Amino acid sequence: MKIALILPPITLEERYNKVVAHMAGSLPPLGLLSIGTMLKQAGHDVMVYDGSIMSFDAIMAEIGHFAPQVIGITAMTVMWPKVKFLSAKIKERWPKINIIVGGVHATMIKENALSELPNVDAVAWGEGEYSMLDYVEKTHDPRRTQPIDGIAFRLMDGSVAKGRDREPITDLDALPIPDRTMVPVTKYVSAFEQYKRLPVTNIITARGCPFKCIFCLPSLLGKGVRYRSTEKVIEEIEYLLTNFGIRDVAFWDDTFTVNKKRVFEICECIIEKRLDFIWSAQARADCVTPAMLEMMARSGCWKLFFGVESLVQKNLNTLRKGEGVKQIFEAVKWTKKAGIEVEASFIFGIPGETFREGLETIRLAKILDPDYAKFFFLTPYGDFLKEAKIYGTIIDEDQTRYGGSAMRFIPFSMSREELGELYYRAYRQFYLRPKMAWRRMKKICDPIEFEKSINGLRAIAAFVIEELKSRTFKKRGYGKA
Ligand code: B12
Ligand code: SF4
Repeated sequence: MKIALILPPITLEERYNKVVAHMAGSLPPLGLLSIGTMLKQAGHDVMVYDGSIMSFDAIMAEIGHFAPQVIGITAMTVMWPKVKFLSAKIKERWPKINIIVGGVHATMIKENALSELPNVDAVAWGEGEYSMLDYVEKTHDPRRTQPIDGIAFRLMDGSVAKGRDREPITDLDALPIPDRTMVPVTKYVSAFEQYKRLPVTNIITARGCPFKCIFCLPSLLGKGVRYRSTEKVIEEIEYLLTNFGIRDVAFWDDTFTVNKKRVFEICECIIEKRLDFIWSAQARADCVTPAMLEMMARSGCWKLFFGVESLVQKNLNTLRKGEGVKQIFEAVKWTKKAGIEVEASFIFGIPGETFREGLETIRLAKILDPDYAKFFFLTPYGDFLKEAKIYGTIIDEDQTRYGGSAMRFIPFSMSREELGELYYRAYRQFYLRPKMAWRRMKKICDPIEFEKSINGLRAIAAFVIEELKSRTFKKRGYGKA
């Protein structure tokens, strides 16, 4: 069967906002590649169209050319309106194509998605590899009535057949290595802070996270952490290096450092095999040690991301982050000492957070002094959306309008203007420091760093213009969706 898998076309501006778009980028959609590879191995003819690097017209033209029988669309919440649009256009042109939608947002709302998507035939939740395989193999029979696990689909009489939840995939090694030939893997350029060498690409070595920060949805694809074996991870890295000349790898695991023994194992293998690449990953302050960081640096780790969120202990506790401010400072110090760059992200608008506390986070962020810092407004998704109403005002109930950098929740403890002010101040005070300029200057001879600096300057210029506009209109509530 011919199957097309699509990430809906969405520009970086639509994903984030005008300012962040200058520093943002994209990497291949690993979920779709994993599903696509499973389908290919089962003998199907599969194409992947990634709307982060393809326009709507290009995708439509490819569909016309390939003529798939089934189309699978993926979406995070921010892409949901695009799914509605794309599915309507596809059905209008090719009414016989069967459309199924999966991914993070569909997983949050499950079968209810069908009522929001009149042009879609089925919706899948949770991990999609086995669900999609089942669906494709059974879908040629229009009279099918038997539910399929992890999927809800429309029946001929208009009713819906809803399957049971699928058990999380425990043996991740049983999944094939995502086939990167389905996308132009070396053409991608990721976000500013996600690469140091090109070509760069992404890999996932585990699914899930054991922590329970209230703003996050880590258990969406199944509770607990499931790991791929070190052998399989190394096999995938070697595949990327040999076949595509990849020189930088971004580990997209929720928390790569959660299992220390495994991190040591992977690093040892990289060193032993002399694999020539550098890499970055997401970590937590309570999941790193100096010895581990040294080992990571020796194996090529150039940057770690820490979701710091706040530098006021009370607010970290509210987020159920399970970390201490002291621990964060210590982890960042160790990371820098090991020669690894640090990226940190912060959240404003935490329930109960005051303007003063926000200012304190900014002050301490400058002392913490990561190489890259990102600032966000708290975005309540899923169950936390209901809870959040007790602590503040939800600006817009429609989660699908949540851009990556939009203000959506204002805690009762501060005003909208104060919250907007924190966002502006944070970026301005953090990046417009002589220290940051000096840091960039030192790297300017490297062509990649030079390009990054130019993009950084563009972002600063866009930021200043946005702030001036915002001041002019006295609208300090930054971040239209
Ligand atoms: C890497 C990552 C990113 C990357 C790239 C995201 C991308 N374009 O794919 C970057 C850094 C750019 C990013 C940015 C953001 N992200 Co992000 N990100 C992740 C992360 C850590 C991994 C994604 C991933 O590849 N997972 C692994 C693959 C295998 O899973 P998957 O893609 O979901 O696919 C599986 C299933 O969903 C399903 N499936 C998927 N599609 C389909 C389609 C069909 C037809 C079927 C049947 C099944 C199916 O099957 C797949 C295989 O099992 C997730 C957390 C997570 N663990 O998923 C958060 C996550 C997806 N991000 C999240 C958020 C909030 C954001 C931001 C909005 C944050 C911000 N404030 O800026 C931005 C905005 C992104 C944007 N506007 O596009 C949320 C999503 C919330 C939501 N409801 O949408 C998550 C869940 C993290 C969280 N906080 O809880 N993110
Ligand atoms: S540690 Fe990170 S991935 Fe895990 S729940 Fe918290 S924010 Fe989510």
